[in-house]
Amino acid sequence: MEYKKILTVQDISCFGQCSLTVALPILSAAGHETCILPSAVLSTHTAGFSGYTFRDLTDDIPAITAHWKKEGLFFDAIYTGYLGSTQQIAYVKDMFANLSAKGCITIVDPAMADGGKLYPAFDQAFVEEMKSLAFSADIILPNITEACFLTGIEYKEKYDETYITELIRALQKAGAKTVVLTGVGYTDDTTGVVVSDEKGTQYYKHEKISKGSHGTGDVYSSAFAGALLHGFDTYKSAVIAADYTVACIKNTVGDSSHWYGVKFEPVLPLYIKLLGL
Ligand code: PXL
Repeated sequence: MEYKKILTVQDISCFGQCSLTVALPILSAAGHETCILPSAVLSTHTAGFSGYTFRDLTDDIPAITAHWKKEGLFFDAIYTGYLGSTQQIAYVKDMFANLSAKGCITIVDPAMADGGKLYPAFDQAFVEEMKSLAFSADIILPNITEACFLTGIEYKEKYDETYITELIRALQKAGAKTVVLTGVGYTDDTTGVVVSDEKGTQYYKHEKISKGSHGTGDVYSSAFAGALLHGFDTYKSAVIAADYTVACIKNTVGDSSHWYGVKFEPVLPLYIKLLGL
């Protein structure tokens, strides 16, 4: 197996099973050398906790990336998640341009919104900057809310296939290359993922266990990036990530004290098996 080097840029939420505390173990389990650039350090994530601390690391980024450039460090993939500020998005664009190894795949999870709303830390200026990053990436993994913010299309809780097609077309018209649209369900007990690129559009439908588990977007994107870098095509990577995420939710759903994230760690052996490792 080829040993790939991936850089992931997202926050450290010290408690809460999301962003880097999820991405690092999942990408490592997939067998990749996983390099991190923390965008911010928070005591907890921002979805459901109040009074969290937030240390913005924006000002540290230029020196870190300058050092990497000086050392000649390049990455086979760069995968971004929750970013701490609008300025950071510009820095990530610079990383895409200057820290990519030959054939580098850029993956952007525009982690900024869910359930029709932006996360508390973000505003329209952040959305505008995120558009330019997302539309320059090889692959984006928005949920429906994020796709709406990226396109200006109105968010709908109830929708049909025509609406989803319209969202994907609008993303592609704006410049998106491969779109992996998550959380798309047409019935009450199913959800799924739509994968669309220049070759066509495919839908993977799966069980919906409960509504709105925190951190599952990060589990999904990390598992997707891990599978893709392992050599699976986009659709198969989307399927592996979905099957793993569903198993993580199933492993958590009976425990009401564990509302803030999913117990993804005990299910890593399944992910490794799905990857055929
Ligand atoms: O899971 C996305 C995420 C990542 N990081 C932080 C968050 C959230 C979602 O709310 O608050 C800090």
